[in-house]
Amino acid sequence: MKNYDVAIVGAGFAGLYALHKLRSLGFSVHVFETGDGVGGTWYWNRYPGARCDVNSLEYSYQFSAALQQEWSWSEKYAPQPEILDYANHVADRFELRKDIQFNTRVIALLFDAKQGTWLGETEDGNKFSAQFCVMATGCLSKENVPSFDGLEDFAGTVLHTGKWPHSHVNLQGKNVGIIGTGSSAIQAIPLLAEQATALTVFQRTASFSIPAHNAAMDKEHERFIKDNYPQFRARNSQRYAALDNHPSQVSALELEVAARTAIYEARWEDGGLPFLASFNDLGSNLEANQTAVDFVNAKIREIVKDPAIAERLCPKTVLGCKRLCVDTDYYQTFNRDNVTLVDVSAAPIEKITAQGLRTHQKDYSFDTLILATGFDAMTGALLAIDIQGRNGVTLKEKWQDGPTNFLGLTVNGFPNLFTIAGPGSPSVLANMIVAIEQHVDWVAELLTHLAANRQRTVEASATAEREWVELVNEIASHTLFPTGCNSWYIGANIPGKPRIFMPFLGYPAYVDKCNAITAAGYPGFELS
Ligand code: FAD
Ligand code: N01
Repeated sequence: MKNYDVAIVGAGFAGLYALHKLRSLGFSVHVFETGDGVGGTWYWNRYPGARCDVNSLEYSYQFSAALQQEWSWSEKYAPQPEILDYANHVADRFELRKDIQFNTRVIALLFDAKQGTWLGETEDGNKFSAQFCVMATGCLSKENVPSFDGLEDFAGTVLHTGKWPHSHVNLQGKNVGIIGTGSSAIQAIPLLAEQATALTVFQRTASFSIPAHNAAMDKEHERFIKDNYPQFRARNSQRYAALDNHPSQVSALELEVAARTAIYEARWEDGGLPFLASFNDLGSNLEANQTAVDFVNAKIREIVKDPAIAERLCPKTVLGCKRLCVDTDYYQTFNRDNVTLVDVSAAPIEKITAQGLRTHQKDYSFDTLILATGFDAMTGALLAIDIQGRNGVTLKEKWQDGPTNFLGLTVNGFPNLFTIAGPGSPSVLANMIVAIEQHVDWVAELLTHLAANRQRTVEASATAEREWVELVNEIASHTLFPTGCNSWYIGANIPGKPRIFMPFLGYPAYVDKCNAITAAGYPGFELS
């Protein structure tokens, strides 16, 4: 049986950086990856239009100044193939592949308390052991396929945006149905509509989307950022979501309507996620939030020609409570003759039929069905592995009422196991590459500390864990996130999943807490 200091599960941006960092500190490290290549999200999500919605100059690693200087992004928001190229470039440049085992799914991890090590098993029946496990399994990697009646009877092709085929999918001349109108669908729909003969969009909840205004990379801007990368990164890391989002210090309710609208108008013109930072209380004050809702809905009514369709596209929820979407011509697409919008909240999907789909009202037919139905987010990929900690307790049992942990990184009863960008950390509410690097660096420092002090195990205490969960909930309770909508942040997209707001809100405050714990010699952890 192979033994490693550190086993990493997943070769997305988290696994790649963890491998590089821990190996460079002298640990023996091995990565297991289900796919046959690196890149995680960007390896799996190959649907038309897939791209980042964090500016490319920010949605990239900062651990290597040379890498930052040598890589060039072609667009403001890089498309999926280019981000995948980047992940491959990183893997080659830092010689990572030799320690990555592809086509290998980890199915079980068992903590051996006597030895203080983890025993792992892969789908092909092989076993390994490792002193530490770094779970880099991804927050948005376990696709959600709703249990529609009759799905297996569909005579045509079924595709999921999160597991898109690697070969070209030709939709020319096809009659396509798509279920879902979240970020993935909103990116895909304009391009699907251009290719397909007919496109029927099944919408359960309308989403807010802000135009990307994507463009070729402004070379002067790129030069400026590259000349000032450390300062640019340092400034962004002090911001709420670790993003260059120009946060406003003003309440939406402080301004007269005209002045407020002018600010929304400017943010809409700039495009993208910074729209959420137009005012400082959109995430916490319902009345303030309603001003943003009204602005975006007015835009939708302006763009979409048919008033009935426009009304269907206007979200009725809190803006930003579900993840804000960013698009190129999403609302405009509903002006096309070959696109139909079906509201499946009023008349839910009853079943998938051989020819298409039946709602409570009507039958629809198509030959290709696209599920843009998202992910079992944040906990799905972790709980898909049979992880058994101390005394035979499984993570599934431990998290049956929702995830509990300390710092979003470590779980009481599961020593030496780290969840990168786990629930209870800023994770999906931050620029994720920044959040990932911060987590990996923190773990690396802890493992170095253990080695220097001849200690073998580290475990979050039950008290630290309880207090952390209380803190995460307390912070969230001052915002509109937990109650403002049915989001995947609270597990509401998966039937039966416990409803708990999972991320830690506030990137810089979170980092300060992690750093304070390191500086104080790891209070809240038992080192032995
Ligand atoms: P992933 O990239 O999800 O990688 C996890 C890897 O673990 C996968 O390759 C998976 O195959 C592997 N794995 C899982 N379980 C096992 C197992 N049991 N055994 C072996 N291997 C396993 N974030 C942003 O900040 N900005 C963006 O613009 C942005 N855009 C996104 C667009 C899309 C379409 C999606 C889906 C997500 C986006 N995200 C974005 C979030 C994105 O997931 C993260 O930015 C980041 O790529 C996550 O990296 P990761 O390594 O943590 O996880
Ligand atoms: O998934 P989603 P996604 N019947 O969960 C619908 C990141 N990302 O893949 O809202 C009918 O957002 C569901 O309806 P409802 C980003 O973090 C980023 O689009 O539950 N409909 C919803 O409309 C994002 O948030 C980018 O009522 C059903 C849709 O499916 C996350 O990944 C691009 C249904 C799922 O939307 C997930 O995005 C892509 C059912 N039974 C992804 N079940 C960028 O732009 C689900 N739906 C960077």
